[in-house]
Amino acid sequence: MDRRRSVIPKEDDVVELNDSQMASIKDAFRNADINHNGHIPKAKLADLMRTLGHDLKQHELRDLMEHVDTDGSGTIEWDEFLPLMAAMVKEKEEQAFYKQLFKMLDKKNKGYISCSALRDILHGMAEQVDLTEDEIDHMIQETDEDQNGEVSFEEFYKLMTTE
Ligand SMILES: [Ca+2]
Ligand SMILES: [Ca+2]
Repeated sequence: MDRRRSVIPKEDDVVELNDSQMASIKDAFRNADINHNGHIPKAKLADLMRTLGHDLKQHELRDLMEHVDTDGSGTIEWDEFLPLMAAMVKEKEEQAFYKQLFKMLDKKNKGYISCSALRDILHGMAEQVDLTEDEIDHMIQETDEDQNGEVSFEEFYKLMTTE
């Protein structure tokens, strides 16, 4: 299983934007389109992402550069920009949601959940989602990537969002 999350946008991400999200994406595009010719140079993308609070890792940025310019024009047009931003906005929302959830599970505010607590949680879910004991074991093993017996937020987030 590829555990690395893709930054490549999916079509249906766009539909879920609300008005203010849409407006801020439009603003971002207008601001980045410095020559007012309807597109953004690829080189501006990293800056733009940072401005919007998405500090992408080098490999993510490379990934993004390769895929965002779908028509191969060397620049980023609105049609290419919108789905990308929509995906980013959605990811931020998702992250905020899971952060809340993580906080609730991390009752003593230690910054991690123990694997045994995670086991309890999965056990609680097991009937609804049809998990066997083996599957639970496997999930915990996969989740605790660094095998330290604790589940960090990053590990938890991956568990929740990896399909
Ligand atoms: Ca293009
Ligand atoms: Ca861990």
